[in-house]
Amino acid sequence: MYDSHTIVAQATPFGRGSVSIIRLSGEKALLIAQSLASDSMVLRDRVVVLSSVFIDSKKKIDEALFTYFRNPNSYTGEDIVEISCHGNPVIVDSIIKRACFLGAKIAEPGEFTKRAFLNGKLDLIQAEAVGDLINSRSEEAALHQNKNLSGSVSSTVLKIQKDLLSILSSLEFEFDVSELDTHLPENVNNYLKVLKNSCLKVRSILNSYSMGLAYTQGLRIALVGKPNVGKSTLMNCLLGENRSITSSVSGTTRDTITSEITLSGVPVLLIDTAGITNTDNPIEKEGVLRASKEIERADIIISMSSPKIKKIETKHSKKTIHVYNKTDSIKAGLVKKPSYFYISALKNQGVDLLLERLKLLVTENNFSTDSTINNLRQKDALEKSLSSLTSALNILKNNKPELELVAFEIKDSMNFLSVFLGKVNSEDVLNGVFSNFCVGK
Ligand SMILES: Nc1nc2c(ncn2[C@@H]2O[C@H](COP(=O)(O)OP(=O)(O)OP(=O)(O)O)[C@@H](O)[C@H]2O)c(=O)[nH]1
Ligand SMILES: [Mg+2]
Repeated sequence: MYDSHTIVAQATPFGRGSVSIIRLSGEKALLIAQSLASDSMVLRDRVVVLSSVFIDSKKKIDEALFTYFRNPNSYTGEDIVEISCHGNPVIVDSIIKRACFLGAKIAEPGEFTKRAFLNGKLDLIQAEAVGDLINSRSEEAALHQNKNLSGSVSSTVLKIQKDLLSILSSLEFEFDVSELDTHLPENVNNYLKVLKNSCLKVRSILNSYSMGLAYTQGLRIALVGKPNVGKSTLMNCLLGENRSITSSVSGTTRDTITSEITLSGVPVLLIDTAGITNTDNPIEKEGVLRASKEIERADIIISMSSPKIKKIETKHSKKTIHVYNKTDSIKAGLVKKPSYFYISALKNQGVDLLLERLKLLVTENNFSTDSTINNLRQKDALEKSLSSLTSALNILKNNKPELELVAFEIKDSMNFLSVFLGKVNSEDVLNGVFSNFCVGK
């Protein structure tokens, strides 16, 4: 599982810039860096050294800064040398090629972080948070990932494991003495308390999943309704820019039009759709089909109506906000339904209230805990752990609980918590996690 090759990759994004960083990690990192640089260069742990860089014994391609991180005090836990050269893909490629000639291997996506994990520098949750931190699209999302990176969720889970271990050892002790006596009732009460508490904690981390997902993947909000109801006008109003074409001609929007905004720190994709209607026009028909698909994909739907245009009737179970538009065109006598938002997208009236509601809705499943999760692997492991915990709890609630069975379920639950923390030996699981990373991380 552990590939001991020295690896190399560009750690900064591809392209031109003032600086690019090339990272070498492994046993030969120091040797290769030395061969790339001037003979006089002396690398010391965490000391930055300026040196020429050669891609052949005589060909000097750049002047670069070399920084050495001696193992185990480096990101990967191995010897690392970072070379900060000028940000030109030609220079970067030449140095990487030369490093490969000198014995390095191009790193796989996420291989640096995988090595950090395998060397015990990070647990799997923290490793996953590294990838998510890099991909964060809002300040809140970055703050949230940073909590995971600093081990917040891992320490909560470790605490649960510790509590479970304490009742497991107590149970095992009871098996040893069980010939003498049946279990002590006060112990059962204590077990029940710990199990209930652990269930609560696991459930609360599980509850953070949808919010964690919203932060990492974003939410989709679709504006839907019949033609001419004012979807595109509202889209432009929410964005504060003229993104969608609007007109009094019915069927103006044909394709779906998207734009990303951030609401309460959650990246949100606003989607303007074609008006839903019965039509023979093949282009409009395709637009209607796309609009229906957007309803299926959306997390939140803004369903619009106006004085002369009724809302559409579609069956779905999505969170829906009903918006009644064009209130400016009504003289008087509008009977308002309490659950509706009454706006004029054209005159920007009432849209601020709608925006407030949207902000609340996107953070509805707000974190109830510092420990949050955002990927399916983590969710799956916690769900299985919770299921065993619940079984243990149910067995223990019986009049004459079979303590061996309780212990079995607790062990199972603890195993899944270990899987959650990444204490797994499966290459498939690890590859699944790290293959989503960029090369160089
Ligand atoms: N008076 C008034 N007119 C509005 C309002 N919102 C939109 N309109 C007008 O209604 C017409 C249709 O607006 P659009 O935003 O293009 O409507 P749409 O729902 O996107 O229509 P399609 O793309 O054809 O499905 C335009 O002439 C808009 O100026 C409003 O709040 N008040
Ligand atoms: Mg439109």
